[in-house]
Amino acid sequence: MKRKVLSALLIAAMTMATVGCGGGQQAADTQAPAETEAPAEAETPADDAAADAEAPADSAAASGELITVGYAQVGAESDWRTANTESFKSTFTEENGYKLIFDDAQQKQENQIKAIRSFIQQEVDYIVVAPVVETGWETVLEEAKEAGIPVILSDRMMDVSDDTLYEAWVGGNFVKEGETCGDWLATYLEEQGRGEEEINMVTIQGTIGASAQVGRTEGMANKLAEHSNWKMLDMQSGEFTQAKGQEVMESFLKSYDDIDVVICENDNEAFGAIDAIKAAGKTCGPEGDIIVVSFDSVKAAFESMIAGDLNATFECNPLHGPRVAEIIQKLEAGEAVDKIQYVDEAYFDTSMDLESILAERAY
Ligand code: GYE
Repeated sequence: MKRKVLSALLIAAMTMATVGCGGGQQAADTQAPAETEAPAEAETPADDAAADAEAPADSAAASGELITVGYAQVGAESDWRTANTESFKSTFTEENGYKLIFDDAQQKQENQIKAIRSFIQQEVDYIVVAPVVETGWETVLEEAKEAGIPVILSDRMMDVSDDTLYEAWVGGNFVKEGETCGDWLATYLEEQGRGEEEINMVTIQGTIGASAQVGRTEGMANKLAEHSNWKMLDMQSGEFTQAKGQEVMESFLKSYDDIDVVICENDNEAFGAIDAIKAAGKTCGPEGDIIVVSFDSVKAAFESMIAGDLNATFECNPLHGPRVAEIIQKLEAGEAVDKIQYVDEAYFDTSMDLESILAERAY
């Protein structure tokens, strides 16, 4: 009974999240079927019966207890991260049947490892990790496995030799995001009559070793290889923060006087880069000297595009709370879960009706 209410609530939350995330044509198209199918599934009595039959007798949901979830969060470095934290906090509530133990690791892997160990000590039912970097997790995941606590990865990936150390991963396709950025740039330059021109680029990378950094850099590199007239002058990490993004851009502007494009591996770095460009007496955006593009598509990025500063942003959806809850509900019911779950993502640029899209945006 409790689980039935819970899954209905979760599906409602997921539907809301899905409705809120689109805006762009691509997102709206790909997500439409899920919105109509999901609630119907939740109400099918046959499904519930099947779930009841499969649910392990001692599962927390079956016994009506709260499910305890420890979330080892990266930090609070960006608007994306704030939206992600909010998504978990609003999903894993007591009202929805959960007790959430939230830990902010301040962008440090050692803090995340400590948090996971403390979750194990507290005997939580599930551990969720958004790993700051990809490597170095084997030992602590083995400890969770020995304690019999399932681990779910959200957002960034872990590079582990044994994939039974985690149940599932849900997040964005970062390589694809990078490639979408490169394709957008090619079309945009073509439209400007600059398709054959020598184009000088710089990249403000994310936290080195984080999946979002690795994937976006790789996706963009794939596209660079297709354009012999594109030149990557420099790449440096801006740690996914506005302050560091500004600092890196200041140094790029001192070193190179002919930058055509700056690729920022998240929106907040772009806000810093834009400040640096303006402080250096240069201009950016569709009417300016320097093309600025970034990833995430948070609300402030729309404001920056509307102000004419940012050219385009490539979406990365942070609303993983309901997705992880769905995985937990399936595991509680003894059902199989897809190991790797990518989220659909769109992009936005200044050719679109940004005010209308912004009005519907959930983050
Ligand atoms: O792009 C950035 C955040 O891992 C996808 O982390 C996430 C990234 C996101 O700090 O803003």
